Amino acid sequence: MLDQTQIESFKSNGYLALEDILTATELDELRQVTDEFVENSRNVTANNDIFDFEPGHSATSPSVRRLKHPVTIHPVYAKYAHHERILDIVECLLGHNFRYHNNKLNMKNSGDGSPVEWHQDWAFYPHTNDDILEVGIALDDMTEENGPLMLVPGSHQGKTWDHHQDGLFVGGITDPTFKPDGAVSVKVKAGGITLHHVRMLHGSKPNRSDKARRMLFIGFCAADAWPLVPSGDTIEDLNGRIVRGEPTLEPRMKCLHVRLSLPRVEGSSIYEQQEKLNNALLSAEEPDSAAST
Ligand SMILES: O=C(O)CCC(=O)C(=O)O
Repeated sequence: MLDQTQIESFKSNGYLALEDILTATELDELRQVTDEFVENSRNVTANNDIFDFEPGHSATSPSVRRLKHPVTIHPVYAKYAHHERILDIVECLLGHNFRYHNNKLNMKNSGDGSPVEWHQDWAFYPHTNDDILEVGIALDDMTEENGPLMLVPGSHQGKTWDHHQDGLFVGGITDPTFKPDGAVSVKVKAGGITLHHVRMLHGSKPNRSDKARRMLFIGFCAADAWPLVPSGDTIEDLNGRIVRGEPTLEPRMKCLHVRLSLPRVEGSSIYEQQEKLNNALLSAEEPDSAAST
């Protein structure tokens, strides 16, 4: 549960960081399953439906940068789309009726974990309203050194930035005038969680430290927020992901700026899409050049 101060803080700043949400047993289990996936990736040479690899990945030195749909590939990850403590927190922010949607496990491996360039999730999946947020579950301590999540407090109330370049959606902000003024990095210990609003400006630097930074991200959206970009989901898929309350056939509309994330550059993950981005601001940055929180 959240108290009123935390709820107000999320409304005005667009994010929260909460410590000690998982038990030590839950954390161990998550880490163990994740290690098993990395071990099994030795037999896989190229990105597929499960893995997205760092450029240097090999059988002798496996380097996974993302598990693409953890909730559907292993029951241990699936538990976190239904985790009562997390759902209680999400309910304080989205109301009684909501479903989970996208999910991924981003592993920023020690030494050279890939950056994620500045973007807004809203640019990827606009809906009929923006009661949508992303929960990030920390498998490792997220510190200033290992490529923490960075975001611009309050930016969820601002504009939707252009993520298109040469007519294609490239998954990052392309406007050369964009500056992440006021950016902060979010630090949370392993077992803690972050929450950020769907219109929040965010990204993260490479991990050049010797400590991994793995985060399991699960998105949740109000049951009456309906996707505007076709995803291939059927009504049964959408309703099957309702984790609190009831489905509805009556979308709630909010007047917000939307630019559809179409057509897209080739590549099914944000890393692949952002490889084409000319306006890459975070790739070259050193770890400690933002204020922290
Ligand atoms: O892993 C990160 O630091 C950022 C995650 C993110 O924003 C994304 O994958 O869309």
